[in-house]
Amino acid sequence: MRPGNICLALGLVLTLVCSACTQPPSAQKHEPAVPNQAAATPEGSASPPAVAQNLAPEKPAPQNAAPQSVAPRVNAARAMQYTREIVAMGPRPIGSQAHRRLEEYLRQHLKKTAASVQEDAFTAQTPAGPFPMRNFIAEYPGSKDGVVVMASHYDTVLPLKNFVGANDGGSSTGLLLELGNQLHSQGKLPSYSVWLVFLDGEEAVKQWSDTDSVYGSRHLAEKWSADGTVRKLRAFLLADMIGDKDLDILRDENSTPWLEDLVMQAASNLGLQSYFFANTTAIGDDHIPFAKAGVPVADLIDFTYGYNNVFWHTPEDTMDKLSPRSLEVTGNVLLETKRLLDQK
Ligand code: 1BN
Ligand code: ZN
Repeated sequence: MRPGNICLALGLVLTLVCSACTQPPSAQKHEPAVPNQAAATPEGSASPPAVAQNLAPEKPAPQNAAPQSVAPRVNAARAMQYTREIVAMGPRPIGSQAHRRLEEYLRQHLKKTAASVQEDAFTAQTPAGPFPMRNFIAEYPGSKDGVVVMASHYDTVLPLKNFVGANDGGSSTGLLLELGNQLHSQGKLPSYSVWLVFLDGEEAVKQWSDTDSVYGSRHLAEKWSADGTVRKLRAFLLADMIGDKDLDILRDENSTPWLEDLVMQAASNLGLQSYFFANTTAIGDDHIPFAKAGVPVADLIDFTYGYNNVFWHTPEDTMDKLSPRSLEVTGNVLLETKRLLDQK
């Protein structure tokens, strides 16, 4: 064998060995390997934390690419790093300095990947008085008429002290930023546009009710109903609490049945169905105002966070409970669902 060929062979062996040892146990337990998946570093591994900026997004694909036969894959390590950086800002309730820092962080990241970023600022009337709030809409244009929304909330619970929301608020926000990298790398999408929507004020200010919750989502759904934008929306895909190491996304009875079926089809296409729909519950979340506005909706939420949901809305909602694999699974299923929507 010539020296160049020996190097190539060694490189191949090393790549195979390394990708095998970066698979976290949950992945081995749940499903066969997915082709093209990005290597994921388990939280708590010995390697120093990467800086998300160094895990640079890929260059955009050439224009006029053919419709996709395979959906792109997210980079789990980068999604995890975004989440880590967000959580390091501390509790991020509405009105806090960390909330403003996160808004600036979103602005800086999104302007690198999106064709345009809209800010929807408004004042919410809450039981604790008026609060300034702000939704971000990052647009990734496609050639087909219609828009698929992928959404997350980025605020954390106001009345809870020491609550950093690694899973609740952090994980889905980090994942959406990574989805922005993937969408950007495709150039103009040969299909529906995607809008990544970062919603404010999902959490209740005092006690969760129809009027004390999902402030950002209610405001945006109302605005897009009034100006006709809802008619462009083919689907509203919400991600919430999707970073749990023990990922178990439920089937939500308040979501649109055919869209839930499509999510399951997407998961099955990727061999990831065991992470989805073992349990069925009706969930009130940011998707409800859009469902009421007539948009097909699906809430991808894992609401068993620790035994009996013991980590939910507690100071125990921290990075060590998360797995990059869970971000990867959810992100890849979102992208595959989008690909299936494009074919409908
Ligand atoms: C999700 C994360 N939610 C709040 N933080 C919405 C919710 C509220 C889900 C009550 C179930 C019950
Ligand atoms: Zn919450």
